[in-house]
Amino acid sequence: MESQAQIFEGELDATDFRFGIVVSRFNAQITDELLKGALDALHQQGAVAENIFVLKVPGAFELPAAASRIAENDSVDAVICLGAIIRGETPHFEYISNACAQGIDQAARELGLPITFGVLTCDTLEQAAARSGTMAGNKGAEAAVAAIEVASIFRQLEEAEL
Ligand code: INI
Repeated sequence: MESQAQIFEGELDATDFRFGIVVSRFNAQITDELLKGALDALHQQGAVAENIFVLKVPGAFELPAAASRIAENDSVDAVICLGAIIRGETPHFEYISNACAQGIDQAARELGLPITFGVLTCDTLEQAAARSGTMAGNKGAEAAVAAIEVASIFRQLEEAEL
């Protein structure tokens, strides 16, 4: 395949990257675990504390603006967004989830930077707990690994002057 194309694939080495983590305090018992998962994953791949900037915001609705802010000025190579939106009895869930997902996507595309989505959208607290622990997976860790991978691809593209 290598003779037919130039292939860019991310490497999971975070040593030379700077990261922003934007985490919401709403449902903090869940988002604290997502943050732990993300930090553990970054450190496991070689990231150092001086290169990780954590912004704590009130809720998931605030994640896109904070992600855009930390991503400005080439301050970081990737941003990881963490939150937990739990369905209630009103359409509030849909408004917040949609604004959050679309806002993060828009920020990533406008800034041309990896901004990953470690935001749980669940029907119950139990579902959220199952996705933010150490046994059955942690969406924060997944979002951190995705951030490293895409940051690595973007760095390779820069080096190839593409
Ligand atoms: N924010 C969340 O992160 N998760 C939720 O489940 C949630 N609910 O259910 O309301 C939530 N609301 C707060 C919202 O994100 C904003 O912080 C608030 O509306 C102020 O702008």
